[in-house]
Amino acid sequence: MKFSRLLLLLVTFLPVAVGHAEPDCPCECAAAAKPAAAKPVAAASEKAPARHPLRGVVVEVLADKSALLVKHEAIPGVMKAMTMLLKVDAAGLSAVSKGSPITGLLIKRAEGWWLDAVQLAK
Ligand SMILES: [Cu+2]
Repeated sequence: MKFSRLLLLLVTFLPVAVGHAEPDCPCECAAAAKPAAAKPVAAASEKAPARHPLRGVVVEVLADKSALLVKHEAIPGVMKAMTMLLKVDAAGLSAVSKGSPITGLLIKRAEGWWLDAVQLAK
């Protein structure tokens, strides 16, 4: 009896735990996970995309891709700490260099993750 209750608990909470272990993110770590954004997407796409404050360090500047490889801190409710590629505009690209501590606003667009308002962190 006790064992079956334990099993029931596991079956009930395991999918939740697994689902939160890999938030919706484009990195290799979550490439296998199916896009977990099937529910509020319709509502979210009607308004401006959410902008999540991000803090991190530039690992590499990829000017040819208009992107930065950024090692960022965890963004609660969005993604765990990781190193990932973020698209930036020309201003963002020229504002930083390899090794720069930065802040910015993480935005999910149709074409991928963007970092807006890129600044050198104080
Ligand atoms: Cu990330």
